[in-house]
Amino acid sequence: FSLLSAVYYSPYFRFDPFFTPFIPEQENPLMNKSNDIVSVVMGSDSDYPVMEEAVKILDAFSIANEVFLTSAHRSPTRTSDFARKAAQRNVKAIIVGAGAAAHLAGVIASQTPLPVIGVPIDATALHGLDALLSTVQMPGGVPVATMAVGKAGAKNAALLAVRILSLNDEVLRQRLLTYIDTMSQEVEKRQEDLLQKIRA
Ligand code: RP5
Repeated sequence: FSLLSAVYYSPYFRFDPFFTPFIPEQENPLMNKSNDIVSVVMGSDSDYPVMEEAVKILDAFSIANEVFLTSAHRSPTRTSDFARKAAQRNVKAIIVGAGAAAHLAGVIASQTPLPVIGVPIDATALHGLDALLSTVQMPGGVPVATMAVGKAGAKNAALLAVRILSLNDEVLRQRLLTYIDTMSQEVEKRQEDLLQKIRA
């Protein structure tokens, strides 16, 4: 994870202006017009293989994003600094992946007004059930939008962030609609492929 270690202390922004599987290149501006940032935070570099799924989606939608490593338990001051300063850096949503006693998303949500999206990670003998319950069972007043355990959760966390940002960004909204439409077409294609396989 050399890339990840390179961004430990200063957030690294990736822009992917020339590639998107969802819309033709000529309709793809340099990035989402408002320059909003989505943070992808995780409790350990061991979480990155899962959280990479969120980064891939954000890149595909050309959303400015940053990867930030911090731990609610091992680096509480660093976690607080990040959470308290995020809104003033133009971060618009924070995706947080953590395993085990996964308090990171809740601790961050308690120190920012931004939407926080939690991704429980399978990192222990309890296979993510520990992280799921730790992330989802927030006390009233401090919401964490909790996704599925693992890679699907990380992917959906990014798609939820896209949905939030698209409320104020028409270009992004169109990309999202195209993405949704492409998924639907893929199901139809799989139906045809399946029938051909069955009849062969
Ligand atoms: C959590 O503990 C992290 O989010 C990670 O999922 C888990 C194990 O961390 P490492 O021991 O691999 O650093 O805080």
